[in-house]
Amino acid sequence: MSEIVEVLGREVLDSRGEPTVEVEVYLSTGIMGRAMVPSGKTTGRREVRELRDGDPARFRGKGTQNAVRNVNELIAPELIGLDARDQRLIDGVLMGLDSSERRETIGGNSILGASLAVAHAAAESQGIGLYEYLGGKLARRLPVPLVNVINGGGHAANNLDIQEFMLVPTGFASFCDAIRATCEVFGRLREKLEELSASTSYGDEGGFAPCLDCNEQAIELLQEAIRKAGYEVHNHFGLALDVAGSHLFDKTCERYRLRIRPDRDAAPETVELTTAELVKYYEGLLSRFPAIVSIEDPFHEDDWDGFAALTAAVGSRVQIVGDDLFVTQTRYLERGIKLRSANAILVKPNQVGTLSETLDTIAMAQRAGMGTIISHRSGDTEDTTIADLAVAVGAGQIKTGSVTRSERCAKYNRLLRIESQLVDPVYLAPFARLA
Ligand code: 2PG
Ligand code: MG
Repeated sequence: MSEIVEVLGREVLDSRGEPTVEVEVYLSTGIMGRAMVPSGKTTGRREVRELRDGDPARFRGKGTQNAVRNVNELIAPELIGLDARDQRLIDGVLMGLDSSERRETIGGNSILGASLAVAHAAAESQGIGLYEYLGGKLARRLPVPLVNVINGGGHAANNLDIQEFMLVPTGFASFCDAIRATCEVFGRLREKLEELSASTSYGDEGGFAPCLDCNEQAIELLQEAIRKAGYEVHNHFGLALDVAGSHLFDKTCERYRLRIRPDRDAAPETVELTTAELVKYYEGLLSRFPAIVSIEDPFHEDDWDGFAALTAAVGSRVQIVGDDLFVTQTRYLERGIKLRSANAILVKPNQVGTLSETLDTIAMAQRAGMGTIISHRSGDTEDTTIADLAVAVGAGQIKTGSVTRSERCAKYNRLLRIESQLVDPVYLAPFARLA
């Protein structure tokens, strides 16, 4: 019934107009599962590698024809004849095809496309949603979205050095109410930016990408927009940041460079901070803006001590998230758990390569009592696998960009559909335990 009879890769487009890998897995019954692979821009050094052709004559070297060929010629013959429900076995076969450290031979993109397409086909063959196939009948928790409404850093052509300024709709009874209120705040934020004659064009993840005085001004604008929409800062909306610290770190002087307003009434200035000074800066920022509930990658990807110092200082009340630090891989997460480097992990399936490995990382984090945030990439597609994954594992949080642009809305719309299908959905903000 669920025997794989065909595996078909092709090159399609992502949200940045760059090519990516799509895989279709066909079963003997004619049922098909499909997955498309997203692509990061501010990627971690330890992530598995996307295989790109490097041929400057196509897509400026970013073509994925070699990865597609690997799907059709190397992966397909290995998977044909296997049962699509044997996800672990299949992922084991995929892992076995490439023993290189970062999957650079066969490509993390070809492996992930195949792994996820298999899961979609298996769910489809049982006539159930992917969230139920992976999470069982008891999966019912909708994630709180971390909605990136102001884009900066490597995701926008503006002057903000923090990469993501996010709304976290914690004070709502359902996902559907939470996302509606977020859209209302987003509309008010547009009005605020218009009042300032700041740009209302979008960055890579669909948030606004204005030039502002400093990072603090972006945070203030979020708070004003929340109030203008008729909601309370903190009670209805928390705030979250992804600093993407690797991109603020200047290796030559070993300092973090960022544009800040050191005090409430001070003029903005560009500063160069050591790790210890940056810890102090965050502590100050959190006392000035107590609505901040989560800070992702506050330091660069090798600054394990910086992460641990900040987690020790504020981790009992604020979520400190490792993204480039852990790259969704158990070996780095294990180290982070030992060093107490963070109390939450960002989970991106394409940082590790297969669905089984992603699930292992989530399980390890959950066992350690860490927060889990299932995440998109800045280059993404209409694929909605991460929405189902977030519900399946009861992740509690999802990060999938702004409420504009169809590749981002596709995930929110999928969650709206799941919520309406569930008999007893639960929407629970995970931040209460941090209070
Ligand atoms: C991040 C991601 C997604 P990218 O840093 O968390 O927002 O960005 O996909 O470019 O790595
Ligand atoms: Mg990040």
